Amino acid sequence: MMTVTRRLHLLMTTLALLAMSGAGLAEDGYDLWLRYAPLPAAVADKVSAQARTVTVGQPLTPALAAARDELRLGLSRMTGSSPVLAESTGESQAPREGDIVIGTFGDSQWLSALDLPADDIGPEGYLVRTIAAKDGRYTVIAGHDERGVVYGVFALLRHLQAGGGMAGLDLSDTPRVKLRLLNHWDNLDRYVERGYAGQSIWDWWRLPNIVDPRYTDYARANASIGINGTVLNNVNAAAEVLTPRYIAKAAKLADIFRPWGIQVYLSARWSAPRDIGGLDTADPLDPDVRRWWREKADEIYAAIPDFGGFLVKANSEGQPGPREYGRSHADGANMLAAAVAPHGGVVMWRAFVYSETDPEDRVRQAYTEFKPLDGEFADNVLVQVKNGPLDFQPREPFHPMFGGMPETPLMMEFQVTKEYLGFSTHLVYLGALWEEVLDADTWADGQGSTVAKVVDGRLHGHELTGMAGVANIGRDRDWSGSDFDQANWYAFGRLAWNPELSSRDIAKEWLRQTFSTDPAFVDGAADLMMRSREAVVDYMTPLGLTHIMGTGHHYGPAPWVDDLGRPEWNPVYYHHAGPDGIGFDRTASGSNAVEQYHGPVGERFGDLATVPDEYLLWFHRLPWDHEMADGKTLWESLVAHYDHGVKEAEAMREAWLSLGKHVDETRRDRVADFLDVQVAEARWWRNACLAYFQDRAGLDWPAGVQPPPHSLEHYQSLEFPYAPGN
Ligand code: BDP
Repeated sequence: MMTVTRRLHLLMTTLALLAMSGAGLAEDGYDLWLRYAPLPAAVADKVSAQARTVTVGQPLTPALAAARDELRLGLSRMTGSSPVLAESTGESQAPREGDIVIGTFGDSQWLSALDLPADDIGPEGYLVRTIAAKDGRYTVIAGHDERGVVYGVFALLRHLQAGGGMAGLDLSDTPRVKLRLLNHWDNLDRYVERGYAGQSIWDWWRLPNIVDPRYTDYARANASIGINGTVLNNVNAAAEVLTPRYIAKAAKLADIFRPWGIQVYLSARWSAPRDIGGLDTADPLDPDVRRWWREKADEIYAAIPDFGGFLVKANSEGQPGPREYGRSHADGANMLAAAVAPHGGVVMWRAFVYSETDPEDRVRQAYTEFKPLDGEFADNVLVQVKNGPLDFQPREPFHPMFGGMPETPLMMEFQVTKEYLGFSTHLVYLGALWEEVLDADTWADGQGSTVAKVVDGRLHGHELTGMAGVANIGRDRDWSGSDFDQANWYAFGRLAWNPELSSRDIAKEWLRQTFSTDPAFVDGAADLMMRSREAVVDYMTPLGLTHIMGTGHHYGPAPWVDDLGRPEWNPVYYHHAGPDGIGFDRTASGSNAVEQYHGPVGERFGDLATVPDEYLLWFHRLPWDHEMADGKTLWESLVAHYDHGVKEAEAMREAWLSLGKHVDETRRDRVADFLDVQVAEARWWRNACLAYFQDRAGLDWPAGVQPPPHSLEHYQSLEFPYAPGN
């Protein structure tokens, strides 16, 4: 039995810590998965007995101090008692029962004396071990570098939050991907392109003098999932970010992030030498232009010594680029790469290019343009390829550049913010989507050549590897605009760390830390998350349909739009629904996009007998009475998919209502309210799309199907001039 004084002490400590961390008593989502909720008393006592002191086994650097303080914060909040902090005296002194020692192998006398299996882990990897010595048991958290130590601390905290104990610890891991980056599409006026969680968290105006505590919490959250870099500004970049005034602001953020192992990168506007440099050209082969970028890089590195490098969107959707001067993407990327190379920086050159003057099928264009450049990029260039060949849709086949450019490190770009998936009000767990893509087999080097192996460099032997996630972070109190959108940020970090992790396991890990460790809740909520992805595909774009969202803002259904400036901006371009049928012929008789995939993949997609239903209308144009495997006609099947999507959204809401008892009231109700919106919008999607397709097909409703409650004209008349993120 706990004594009254002990209980009182516990209460006081908890309250003090809550006040310290800024966490309110209501679950407002600010703490993300780093809530460090109190452990059951019996567990807490055992944990704190093994966490009496935290000792940094070497001189206290900012990174080790950050790791130590995080460990203390987490342990205090979970156990109610705060470990004593100690610093190495420099002399070797044996740890005692209940110590936690943190440090890097090479620099800590204690750790180097221990003969730990350091060779089992690589750069940025960690090892968390219980050591049984004659004076008692103690814990070691170690890595080859400070990032590894920080990640080790978070691994231990994750383990404890998920219900694990301190006994017999043996946790170790090494990230498989080198650059694990968020891409913020944040403008300098704080508007976030495709942002659904409020304004940008970067207060550019007040930086560098005024520093929001959020910057540190941002870094902690990212470090906890292994993210090691962030591109601060929008790919549709303003050149001003490269002026001294803004470099100083970025430098301030870099200083805050550095202890947490996070490097700063910037999106560079190609025409900056013209825009802000006083030159009259941005030709990559012009000596003045080359000098300008070299000097600009030197200037940035003087302010940010560990600056990561540049991300570039060039000759894409109106952005300037080397093509204006008749130069290739490789000419452009290599010129910038030469400017940052002396400082160890990289260039991430985006492959998201398509042109309104090019009649080629849009999904073919990036491959057509980049494939011939394979092998021509400098060593410090990564080509950043979007998922997928079109544009972050609820479902696309994987991009054929993965597996198609063996000589070039290809960086995966996922979109964490849900531009095309219901913004922040729809619960869609993207881990499931990303896992599907990463597991896809490119057949580049025979069976088993998965996209994951291309991205982590194993398939073609690249050391320089990367994964980028377009952030879903804003100033909203809960960061991501909804409780469940935090899971997408989390899952992105975990998959960037290891692209072969299971998305269901990641979901469970996140749920335990974010809501509750109760197995009934965790299993049920993980199921809900896993089914959410197929639900959204079904109520928005089933059977391989794509890009039929509202114009510009991409909110809601608008499959009928056919009057936009560029053909491939029009939804009708992607399905051409008419009395004769629906779909895009990408087989040899059509655009032949299937030829961009390796043999077995292209054959599978191109053949009606083998193409998965998921990609049917992406690759094939078919009559409405085409017979599906289950005997339904295509029309009946399309209707059934939309209906199923709505049913799934309804079922998700029901599931949450019964799971909600495991969750605090605030978040239970908030999630429930969001699910109400999702159900209503799923019905709207279903009704609007079916009203339109039925009109185009000129067919009757299949037996037993509910016709949409409104006319097609009604759905077409809806307008949303103030939809966010546009
Ligand atoms: C599209 C977005 C647009 C982005 C573009 C990109 O609608 O806001 O600028 O992608 O990735 O999906 O460059």
